[in-house]
Amino acid sequence: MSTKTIAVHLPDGAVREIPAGTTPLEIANSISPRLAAASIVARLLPIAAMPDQASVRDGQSPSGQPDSETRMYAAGQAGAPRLVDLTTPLTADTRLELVTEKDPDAIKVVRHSAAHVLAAAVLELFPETKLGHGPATDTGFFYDFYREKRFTPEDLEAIEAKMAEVVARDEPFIHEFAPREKSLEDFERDGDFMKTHFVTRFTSAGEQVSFYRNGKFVDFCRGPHVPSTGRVKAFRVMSISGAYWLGDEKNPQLQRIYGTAFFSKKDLDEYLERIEDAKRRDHRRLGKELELFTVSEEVGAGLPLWLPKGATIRRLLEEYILDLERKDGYEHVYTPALAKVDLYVRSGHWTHYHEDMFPPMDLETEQMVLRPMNCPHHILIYESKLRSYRDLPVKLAELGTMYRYERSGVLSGLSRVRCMTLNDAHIFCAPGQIKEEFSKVMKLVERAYRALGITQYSYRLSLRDPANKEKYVDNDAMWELGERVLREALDSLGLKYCEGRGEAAFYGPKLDIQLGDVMGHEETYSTIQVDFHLPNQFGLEYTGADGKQHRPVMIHRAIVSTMERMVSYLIELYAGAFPLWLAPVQVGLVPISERHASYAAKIDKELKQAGLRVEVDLRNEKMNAKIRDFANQKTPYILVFGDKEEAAGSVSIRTRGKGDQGSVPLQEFIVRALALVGNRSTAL
Ligand code: TSB
Ligand code: ZN
Repeated sequence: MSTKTIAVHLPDGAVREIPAGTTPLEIANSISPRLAAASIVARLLPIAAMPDQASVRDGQSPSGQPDSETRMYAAGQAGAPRLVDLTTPLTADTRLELVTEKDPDAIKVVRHSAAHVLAAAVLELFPETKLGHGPATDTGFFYDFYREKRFTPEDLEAIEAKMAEVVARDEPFIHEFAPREKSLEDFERDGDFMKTHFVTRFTSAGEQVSFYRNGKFVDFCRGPHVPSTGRVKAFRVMSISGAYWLGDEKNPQLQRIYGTAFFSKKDLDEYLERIEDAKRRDHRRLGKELELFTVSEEVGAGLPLWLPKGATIRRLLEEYILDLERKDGYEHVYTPALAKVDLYVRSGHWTHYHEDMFPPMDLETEQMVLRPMNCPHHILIYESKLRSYRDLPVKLAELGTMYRYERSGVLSGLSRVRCMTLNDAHIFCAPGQIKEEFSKVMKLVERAYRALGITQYSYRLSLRDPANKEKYVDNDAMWELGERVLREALDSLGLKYCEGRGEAAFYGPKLDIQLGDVMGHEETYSTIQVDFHLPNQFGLEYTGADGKQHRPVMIHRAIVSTMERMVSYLIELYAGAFPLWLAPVQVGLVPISERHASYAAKIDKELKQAGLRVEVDLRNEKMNAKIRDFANQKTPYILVFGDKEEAAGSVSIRTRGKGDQGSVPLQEFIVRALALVGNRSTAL
């Protein structure tokens, strides 16, 4: 080692001149032993990226001396920060950050180290296993294994227990190197076909191959890692699934073991609880249990069938939104879900959105496609007569059914489908009306969310990705104008928003409203989009006050998203226990014995006439079984009645979540229930 001195820049601005070869751990210790103990890895950043470091940018060391190694190092970094082990010797001037639990990158390092601990445990228990790879994921980690015998649930338990031993041994992670050719020989000799593949693919001839060792376990790996296995404090083996080696079904099948790791048991427990909650709410599970929708192989993936109860919820949602729109000046139209390809060539969908469309149908004289969006049809309605400035804004709305060729891997229940009905509208307005129309749409969104009980949402300004030009209409001035208009509208409403590069529509930027699920996964629901492109493509016009022809602007908007996606959200939000106004069956009737069938029929009729949705259970079952079944269906009210109730014209009420509420006259129950429906109460 040379005795050269290097300059290490710390986040507080201090610069340490230290001998080359010093490690981040030594630096951490010299600052404070507590910092050293809390550090997980270190981040090296190029000095060139630091503000006020013009001299360094010019290839000068901070001491003012030209330093060729600094220049090389800065160039080699190419502006990218790099995580290294705390024990990696520093060899050149650098900016250094010690990464502790607070750093968002830290958990990934812990999880990747946990994957090594998993593989070490598997090899200790099942030495015949061959290793694939074991990366961290957003929620944990996995490791791919090849072993002829399947791992059983008991094996997974034993593996988890063995992992705890590896952690308790607190083995240091040691970075080692070996010549590539020798490493390949060793792997080939041992039949490690996956490691042979990875080394061949990710290293080049003559290179030293990087390995990490903990105890007896050694893995081909670039790192970095936590200092020792003891730093993997809270982990869990979660599940196992099959995966073909390199995704090819002709290859051997691997067993992928998933796990997760956190900094503390508390964090882990919270995560596990969230998963339980997510399972409990999962709309795909509840959709089946509550008979809301189904997907049939014979129809096809992503093409859900709405069962009567799910259809009821959807229809209630549709009626609610249609009414809201009518009161806000929208005119509803009906248009077909099919059109000639030429229409989408003209609109630009064919150029920019083609991959998301089902392929065209060749007919004798023309080609037709299923529409992926409703806009062109609405544009043709706008065009169907002359429009004057006095008519603007023209607000055309439709529960428009459209088809998108979503890839099969991303399809999920009702939340991502291939046939969907959007609560769509296109507002044709004068440029000066954009702001007002925008804020009116925002008000509608807020009203609808309040009515539906949605309280957690965030705004995303979705912009194009300038690096991906073919996905977007090429017209910089138009994009800049659209973005400015949206930002101004957002700012004037005082809304906080994040930005999503590459999330725009092909024809313009949008404001998306994002809802998160229990696991924190976000999707776009409502959307408002400013579009200068389609009016141009179709040469749309209106006659201005000046008697001249002008071009309107289009606002595309969806208040509650597609019926599919919004119903999936509502199922999860309420865990299937819908507010009274949305519940597919609002009242379950339980006659105590067959004797009470005629009273049941009378109640059924009265409730239905009052507009309530009722189901009678006339099976020859015990009363308690009937009550349980209604309760499992999360029915808001269960009315039980026998001789006593019949004589008094009353019913005994069991309210969801509250239990037995005693007897009340039937009329009183009806008045109460209707009041709750009327104001869309979420309480019972
Ligand atoms: C608002 N032309 C506009 C419309 O006028 C449009 O179609 N915009 S969109 O492409 O962003 O789609 C509108 C909404 O449909 C999205 O915000 C999203 O909530 C919903 N959506 C999109 N794709 C799917 C899908 N595959 N399954 C369910 N809902 C979807
Ligand atoms: Zn549209």
